[in-house]
Amino acid sequence: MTVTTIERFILDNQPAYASGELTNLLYDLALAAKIIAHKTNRAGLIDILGEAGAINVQGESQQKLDIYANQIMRQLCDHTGRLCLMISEEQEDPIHIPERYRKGSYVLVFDPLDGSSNIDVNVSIGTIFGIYRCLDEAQRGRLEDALQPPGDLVAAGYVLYGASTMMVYSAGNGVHGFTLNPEYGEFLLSHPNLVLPEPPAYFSVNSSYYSRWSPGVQQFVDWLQGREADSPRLSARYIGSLVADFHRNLLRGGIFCYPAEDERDEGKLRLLYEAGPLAFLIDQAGGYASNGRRPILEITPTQPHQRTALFIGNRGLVERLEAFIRQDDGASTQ
Ligand code: AHM
Ligand code: MG
Repeated sequence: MTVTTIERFILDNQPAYASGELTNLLYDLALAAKIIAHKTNRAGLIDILGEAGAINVQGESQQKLDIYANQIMRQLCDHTGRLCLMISEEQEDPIHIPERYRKGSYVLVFDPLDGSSNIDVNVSIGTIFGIYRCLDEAQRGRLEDALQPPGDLVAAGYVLYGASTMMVYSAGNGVHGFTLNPEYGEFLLSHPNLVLPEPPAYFSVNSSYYSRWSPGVQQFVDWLQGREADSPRLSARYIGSLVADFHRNLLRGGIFCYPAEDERDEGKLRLLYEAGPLAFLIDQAGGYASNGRRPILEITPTQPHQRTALFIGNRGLVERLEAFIRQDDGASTQ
C-alpha cells in the first residue's frame, strides 16, 4: 500500500508555472487546517463555544471559533512572502501584508470557518479558500488583485471538520481529497481525482424559504421534489454548512441551491470566498455552478463581500434550473 501525504502530493503535482511559492502556500493552508481542526475537535471540552459579542461585516454575530480560525489563517500566511493580499469573510477591509515583510505573487481569499450556526451544536463546519495571482506584481496588494472572476483562480479548496477532517483542493489539475490521520497529524491522500458521479443522488436547499423565491426557482424545486412526470429520483439532504453539503454532493452527485429571495435579491452566500472557490472545484470535478443566469466562474466581483445566488452540482441539474429561470422569470439584468 502506498501512503501519500498532502505535502508529497502537492510537490509532485504542482503546476508547471509554480515556482514553489504556490506549493508552499498550499502547505501553509494544510497546517492552518490542522491547527483549526485541533481546536474545533476540542470545542466542546473547553470554554470556547458561544458568541464572542462582535458582529461581522455581514451583520451576523461571530462565534469565538470564527475569530480563532481567522487569526490562524492570517498569522500563518501574512509573513511568508507568498501573498500580496488577503480577503477574509471575518474582516471588512482587505488584509494587507505588513510593510516589514516581503510580499509575494498570490492573493488568498477565505472564509475561515463557514457554517457558523452549526458551530455550537457540534455539526460539521468548514474553511473555504481561493488563490489568485496578483495582477501587478510590481505593486503591493491592491483590492483589484482580489476582484477577479473565479474562473481566474489558480487553486481553491476547502477543509471539512466532520467525522474526520478532510482537505480537498484543486490547482487546476483535478480535485483531490486528503483525510487527516489524527495520530500522525498528517493529511493522507484518500480521494484522488474526484469526479461527480452520475446519476446524482441528492438535492440540497433550505425549502423553508420557498415563498420568497422567484416562480422559476419554485418550479425547479417542485421538479426536484418529484412533483413532475420527468422529475429526477433524488433524495433531500441539507445540513446548513456549505462545505458539508457541497462535500456530500461532490461524493454522491447532486445539486446544492441557495437562491435569491424577494428581499435578498443577491442571495446569501459570498461570491469571492464561498461560491467562487466551490465553482472552481465543481468545474474541475466535471460539474457546473451558476447564479441561475450565468456561470459563477465568469462573474467579476465589484466588492469583496458581494453576495450571489448559487446553484452548484451535476451539470444536467444546474442547466435545468437555468432553463426554468429563463422560462418563468423573464429577462434580468444579472
Ligand atoms: P455563514 O458564513 O454565516 O456561516 O453562513 C453561510 C452558511 C452556509 O454554510 C450555508 O450554506 C448557509 O449559510 C445556510 O443558510 P440557511 O441557514 O439560511 O439555510
Ligand atoms: Mg461563510
